[in-house]
Amino acid sequence: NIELSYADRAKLPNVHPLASKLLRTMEEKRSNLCVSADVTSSEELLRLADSLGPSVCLLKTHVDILQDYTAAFGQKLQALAEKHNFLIFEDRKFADIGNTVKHQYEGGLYQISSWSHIVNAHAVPGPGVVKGLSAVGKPLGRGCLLIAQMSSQGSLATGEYTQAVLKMAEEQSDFVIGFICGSKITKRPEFIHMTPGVQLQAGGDGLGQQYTTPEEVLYNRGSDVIIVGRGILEAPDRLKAAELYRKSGWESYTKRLCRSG
Ligand code: UP6
Repeated sequence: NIELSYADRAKLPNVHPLASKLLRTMEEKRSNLCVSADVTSSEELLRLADSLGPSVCLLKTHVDILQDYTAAFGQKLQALAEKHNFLIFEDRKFADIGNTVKHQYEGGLYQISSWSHIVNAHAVPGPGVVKGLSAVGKPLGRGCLLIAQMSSQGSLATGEYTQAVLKMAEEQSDFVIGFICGSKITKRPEFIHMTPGVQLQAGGDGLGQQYTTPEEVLYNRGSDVIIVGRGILEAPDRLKAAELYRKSGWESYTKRLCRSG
C-alpha cells in the first residue's frame, strides 16, 4: 500500500483543480499547516496573513467574528493570498437547504464566494446543501469540504454519519474536495483530509475542544492538513510558533511517506 506524495496526488487525473493547486502549494512550501486566524479585528487578521503567509498552505477565517468587516476585506485578503501563495478557507459551516445556503454563500454582507477559495458544510441537510453551494461556487472554480467528524467532545458526527458524508462527497466530487475530520476516512487520494483540534500538547480548552498533536494527526491518523488556531495565536511569538507547527507537520508527513516505502 504505497502512499502517494502530495505532489503525486496533485497530478491524479480525477483530482479537482483546486485540490490539485492546494496539493502543489503544500509540496512547494513544504507546509501542511492551515492557520485558523480566529481574531476579531480585520486589520489584525490581514497583518497575520501577511506575516504567517509564507508558512501556511491555507488560511482559515471566521469572517462573522470580525468587528470591523468592510467590503474591502475580501480583496485585501486575496491580494495577500496571491503574494504569499496560500489559499483561503472561510469556515462558514453551511447547514441549511440548498436555496438558503446559495444566498448565504454568494450574498449577504460577506459575499463569501467572491473571496474564499474553499468553504465547508455540514451534511445534515442532505445532498441539497452541496448542490446549492455548488451552483454558486463551481462556476468560480471554488471547492467545498464536508464536515465528516468534529474535534469537539461528544460530537454526533461519528460512525454511520461519517460514512454517509463520505458517500455524499463521492457523489459530488466535482465540488467537494475533501473533509474536516479527525483521521483519514477514505483511501481515495483525490480527497484532502483536514484536521482541527491540533496543538503541540494534547489537552482541551474547557469548552469541549479536544487537542491532539501534529504527529498523531498526520502520522498515526493519516490526515493531510493540520488546522491550528490558539496553538499559534496565543503563543508569545506567533511566527515562531507557526514555523514550529509547519516543521512538525512536514516531518510527520515525510515520516509517513518513508514508512509506506
Ligand atoms: N473547528 C474545530 N473543530 C471542528 C471544526 N472546526 O475546532 O471540528 C474550528 C474552530 C476553530 C478552529 O471553529 O476556528 O477550528 C480551531 O481553533 P483552535 O485551534 O484555537 O482550537
